[in-house]
Amino acid sequence: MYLKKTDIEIYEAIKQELERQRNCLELIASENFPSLAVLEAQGSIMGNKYAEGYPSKRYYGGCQYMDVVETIAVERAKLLFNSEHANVQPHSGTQANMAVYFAVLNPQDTIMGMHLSHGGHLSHGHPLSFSGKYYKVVPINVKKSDQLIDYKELKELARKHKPKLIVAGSSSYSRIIEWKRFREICDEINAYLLADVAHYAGLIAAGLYPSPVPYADFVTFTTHKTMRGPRGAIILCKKKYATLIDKIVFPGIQGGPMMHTIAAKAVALKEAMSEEFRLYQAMVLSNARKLAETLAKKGYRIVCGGTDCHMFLVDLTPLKITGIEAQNFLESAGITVNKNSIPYDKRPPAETSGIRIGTPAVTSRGMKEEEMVIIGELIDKVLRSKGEKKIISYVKNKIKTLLERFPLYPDLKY
Ligand code: DSN
Repeated sequence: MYLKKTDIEIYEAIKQELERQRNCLELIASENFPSLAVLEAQGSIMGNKYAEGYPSKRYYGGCQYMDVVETIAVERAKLLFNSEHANVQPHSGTQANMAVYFAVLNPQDTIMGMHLSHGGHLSHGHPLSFSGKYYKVVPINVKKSDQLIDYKELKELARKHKPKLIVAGSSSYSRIIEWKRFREICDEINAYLLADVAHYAGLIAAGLYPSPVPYADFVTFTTHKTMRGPRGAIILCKKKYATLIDKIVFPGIQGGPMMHTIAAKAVALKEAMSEEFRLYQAMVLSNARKLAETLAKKGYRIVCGGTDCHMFLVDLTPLKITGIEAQNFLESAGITVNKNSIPYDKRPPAETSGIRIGTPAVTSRGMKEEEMVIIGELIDKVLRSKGEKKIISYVKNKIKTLLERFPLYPDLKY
């Protein structure tokens, strides 16, 4: 309405991005389509206000409505995840993890986290991340045989290296993470347990994936993946760490909180308490299983043999194509996925031997298992054709017809 008049370049880019989101099949496991209510809160005037500090303890005047919003967000997060404390200010998942590290670690302390190519995240100790530069990192691996977390090796490594903190959590591990086993290992060596459930949070909120809250000292998650909220993150922790975490988030590593985002987090948390959200998450899970099963029937190897969550990895080695080739072929057919390393990948991260597929976004558009079978068959056609123009154009048409049945943001006018 206003942007079109004042800044046509940005207006056009947003308009085109909306069209791209509407006309592409979004299978990136970490992306989703939040409700218009979440977007409305996120684009609101709440972002105009500086509110450094916490409710009733702000550094600037005029924060009464900031207090209302942040208190609601905190209480909803505590209730939804049955947690003793919540900090809703972290700007991102990496900053949430940074806050936990800074709260309990000193530079050069030892941590353990899943290796990036075994499902971990950059902020779990990758050498290019602050987490790999500030701390000594002992990577957690999955087994070669079944790609499941090697708890036996984990225990042995933990006993040997005595990390001060273990990060359990993943960006591509499709099976259940056994939080209790992590806790037992941490107890034995007196280490902190941080569960990073950025990917699984929505399923956890819906009771469809085990919650780490009873076991972990700290739980971090982003709010924009399965949680279907705004971009940002939340830290949950036991009451005894509440002051420590709050002080590290602000003033430790952040300045003014993004109050518009906190308002949108509160809206998403309320949505996550509904029966509709639980049914949505159940559909995300059934859709991921159906899509993995369809591809497995076509002869693809699903890493870990299947999925217990919203995502899975496909090993493309037998097809003799790389992850980046598959990503590009699929993108030209209107299907968006990301290349992803698979455990013990022989190819470099810029190429990879796998792709990661997730169902949160397509499920938000209303798709069900029936559509997952169609999608699996179309993905197979594209990959086997190795980019053949006729096949790509055939699949592109099929995807277009499929997407027309599931309109995205029909009320959003641009
Ligand atoms: N980039 C996110 C993902 O795709 O999983 C993690 O931060």
